Amino acid sequence: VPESHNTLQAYAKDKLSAQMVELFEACQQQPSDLERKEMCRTRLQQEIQRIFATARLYLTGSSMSGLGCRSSDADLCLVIRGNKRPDPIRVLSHLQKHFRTLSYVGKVQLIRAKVPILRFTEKDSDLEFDLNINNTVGIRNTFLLKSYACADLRIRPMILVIKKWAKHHQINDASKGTLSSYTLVLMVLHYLQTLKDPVLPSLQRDYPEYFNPFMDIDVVPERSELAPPYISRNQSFLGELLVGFLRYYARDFRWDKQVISVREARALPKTNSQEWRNKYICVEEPFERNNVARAVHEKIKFNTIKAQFAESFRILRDRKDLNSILPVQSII
Ligand code: 3AT
Ligand code: MG
Repeated sequence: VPESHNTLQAYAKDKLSAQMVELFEACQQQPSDLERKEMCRTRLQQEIQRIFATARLYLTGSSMSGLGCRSSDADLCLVIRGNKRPDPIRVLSHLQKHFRTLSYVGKVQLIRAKVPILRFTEKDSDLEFDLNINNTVGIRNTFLLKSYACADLRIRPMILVIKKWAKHHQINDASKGTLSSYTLVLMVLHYLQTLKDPVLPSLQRDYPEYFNPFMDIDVVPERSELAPPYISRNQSFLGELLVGFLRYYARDFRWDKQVISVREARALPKTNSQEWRNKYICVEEPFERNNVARAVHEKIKFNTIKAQFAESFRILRDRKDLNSILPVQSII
């Protein structure tokens, strides 16, 4: 990396980019936020080990990947080993009863989704937790996302701004048929991987031993041993990348013919397989290779999403002011 490009300011010499950095710096998760989540994880793990002696609790999602904001929830994965797979609903109902007896746990709710979760709050902080059972792919992909977040200084502000933008326009809620945060993150990484001068490589291709999908979950690195930063020829400012991202999904990406693959750092042709057939949006999970965007199953929601890319692209291209697509002051 050229000496001049080792700070974010180097990528923020225009107004739009500076606004992105300002929003990022105001909203990004603080070390104290992570410490609080980590403390709660430790306390809960001890509690759970009274019932499941060998269980381990992992913090996953944006809290761990570095792609979270102060208001992000904490995702937890409870790993219970043994020769017979436990039924997640049974384990979660058991935990639900137990958690209701704990003075520091607020509202507890069991959500029977495809991956069932226990959603609860910590009373003092109002922090929200989503706990799943043995969905270990989340531990693997959190490490992958964390490695991408560290590969280039521009990744974290790009993703934070795009999550805020999507939330503001109500296209960031998988439970309502739009995009999950995880899907959005993969869409941003895909855009950055497929530029003429890519900002990111495929880390799974370049470091297969780090991201081996069969690696024992205990040894998936949690903090250290990240892939080294990627040295890109692309030195675009943040604003340019944001406009480019919107343009890519408004104009260039072929939703009906292409599958987003961060694993291969390219768009794959959409095949007729069960996974992709009749799906409006196809985004490959980097380890399991299924569709993370399957929540978008209504045409009307799909059209809303595409229309939002198109509208925000046109506005931002002409005005180059973040406030024109996102009311920055009311979010900070
Ligand atoms: P927020 O900051 O909470 O909005 P996030 O990055 O934590 O965003 P999600 O809450 O959507 O993202 O998901 C939490 C983690 O769960 C991210 C990823 O490790 C895992 N995950 C989510 N959806 C899937 C999926 N379809 N397949 C595999 N892992 C997933
Ligand atoms: Mg989350």
